Amino acid sequence: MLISMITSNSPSIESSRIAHSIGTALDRFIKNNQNQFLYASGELSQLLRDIALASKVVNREVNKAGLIDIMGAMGSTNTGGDQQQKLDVLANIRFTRALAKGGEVAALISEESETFVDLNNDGKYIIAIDPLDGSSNIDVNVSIGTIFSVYRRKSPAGMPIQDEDILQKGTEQVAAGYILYGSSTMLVYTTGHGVNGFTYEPTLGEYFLSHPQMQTPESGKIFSVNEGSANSFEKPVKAYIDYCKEKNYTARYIGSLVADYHRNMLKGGIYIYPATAKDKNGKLRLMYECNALAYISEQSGGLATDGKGNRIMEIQPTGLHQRTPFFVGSKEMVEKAEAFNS
Ligand code: AFP
Repeated sequence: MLISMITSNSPSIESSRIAHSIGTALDRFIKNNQNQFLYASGELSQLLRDIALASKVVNREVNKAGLIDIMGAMGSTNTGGDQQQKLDVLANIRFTRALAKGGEVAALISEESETFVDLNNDGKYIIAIDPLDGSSNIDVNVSIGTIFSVYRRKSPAGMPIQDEDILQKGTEQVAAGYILYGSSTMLVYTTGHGVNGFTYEPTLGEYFLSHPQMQTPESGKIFSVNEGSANSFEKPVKAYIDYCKEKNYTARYIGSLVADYHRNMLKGGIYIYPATAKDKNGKLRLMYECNALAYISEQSGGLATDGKGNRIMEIQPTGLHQRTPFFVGSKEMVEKAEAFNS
């Protein structure tokens, strides 16, 4: 009797929410799209999987912050003179370990290390990574992120790493992405064929494709900038911010680059970190913060410049921890901000 009742109701179960497909898992997606990579060797796929795995471990730690002793400062500073948080250090260890294990990575550039980390001369890839960006937000339970760029080494594998391998322009990236540890955890990446976003399903321990072929709206109404330093912004930046206010745009600034960028990419907006009196070249790092987001931005229809007419990805790095002013987001908004320079 019970069985016949269920059977008679079953068409609605098939089409109900509980029976909805959960989507494509990241692993399967990477495998299905392997032929899009310039070097279809499977190594880049493995490398992306390694990053995803390390991010799951970091995600677990981030979610436990507050319960165990991983919040707060280490008592040391990183390359930029910022206080190192315990989770910064932990994330750096997790990503370095995961990337070292696979053998695909020759060297790692990290916010947490003064010089590059030499991993394996036989490796073909160079990774630039900010293992945990926005870490001053950890203690107050605000979204944080990981940002990464992947480059192919220039010198032949087997040789010691050269400057030309390390100091590559953003245009040379073969993949880039970020992980946002937010109200849900997302991994967003590009290999130069559009941008795809995956949401982490913690009970299954997997990322699933939730945001296929992401597009930045052409324009938007959100501007994100730390106006606390506005007195020392250059005139064109001040003028653009006044313009945003005249237009009644919405001000949104978390102080966590990945979160601010991600929101603007989805809703339409501009993120600005300009030169200030304190930081003459802005605060953000070209190699492991700006280039990855610039690549993702361009791949999703947006734009990224230094606010002075230079495309971020074309800036030749001269140092691992080089800073640059950063204007990124909806194309029309970045173009408008640039126009205030002329
Ligand atoms: P922390 O990692 O020290 O929190 O810095 C975060 C960050 O690099 C970036 O994520 C923010 O957008 C930016 O700095 C915020 O800087 P301000 O506090 O100067 O606005």
